[in-house]
Amino acid sequence: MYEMIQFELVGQVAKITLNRPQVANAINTQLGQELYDAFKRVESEGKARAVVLTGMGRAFCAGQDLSEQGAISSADHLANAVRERYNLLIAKMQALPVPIIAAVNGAAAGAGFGLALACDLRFASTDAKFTMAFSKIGLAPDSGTSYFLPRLVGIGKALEWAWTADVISADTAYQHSVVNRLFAPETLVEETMAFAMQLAAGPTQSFALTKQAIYSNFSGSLADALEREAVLQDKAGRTHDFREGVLAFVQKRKPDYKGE
Ligand code: T3D
Repeated sequence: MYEMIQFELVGQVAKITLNRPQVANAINTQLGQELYDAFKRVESEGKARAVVLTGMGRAFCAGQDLSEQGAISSADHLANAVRERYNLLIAKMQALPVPIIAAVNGAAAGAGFGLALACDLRFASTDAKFTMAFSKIGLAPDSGTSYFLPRLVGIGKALEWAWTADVISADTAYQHSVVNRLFAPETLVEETMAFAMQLAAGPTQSFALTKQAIYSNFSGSLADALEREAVLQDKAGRTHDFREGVLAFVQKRKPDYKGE
């Protein structure tokens, strides 16, 4: 069904692999459309209770395919290109009601860094590397990087990384909380899948409401945050998994979450 990505349902985890290793999984129009479709499918089918996003070969994702026909000729009209290719995708990822974990297996550059940042968690191989890349070719940050990066590393570091386009090692990214967990290259995907399986067996609606609360309340007033928490808690309280969680606690047994 897809040519530029692989989509696999492993138990209740959707494993999405960017599959253009010959160009470091750079994003051309087709890859962008397929990736968007894959996230849409996760939501509409409702079979996956967690997603893992990774790259085939040595790289995670090199960002915009700079050799794609029209990349320069359409340069006077980048706003629409960015809106159509990246904004829809990044917004879809953030709104997805299941956890998305990036297994960053290699270089994540430009919009590829953006893809990793738009995942809820980032697990990385010790030889992963990150670069804002945009300024190196005279562009400004896009694909949500100017939103997510300063929230993780602070404004000064985000500006430094964006202006210099330095290549940041996995270890440095880990020290700055860009990466949640580091693994040896040969165990990264296996460990990330194992973690995603754990999340997929959890109270999925509670996780979805948690994701909504954390992202929505990151900025804004305390009053708004408290009210939003009350509304989301009301939804959580109506789920099967809440009742099951409390019963299991009282009965001193492991809860059997259904994601309902
Ligand atoms: O146009 C718009 O819509 C605006 C939106 C822009 C969003 C953006 O993402 S702008 C930023 C674009 N990305 C970059 O500038 C990154 C360019 N690539 C690199 O800096 C490096 O390749 C990496 C750090 C990603 C990886 O380095 P390394 O040494 O591990 O691999 P490599 O040897 O450089 O790359 C492997 C191959 O992939 C190579 O091809 P070859 O020589 O073996 O035939 C290389 O040319 C190709 N490749 C890497 N990045 C891209 C690419 N081909 C097309 N587009 C790329 N972005």
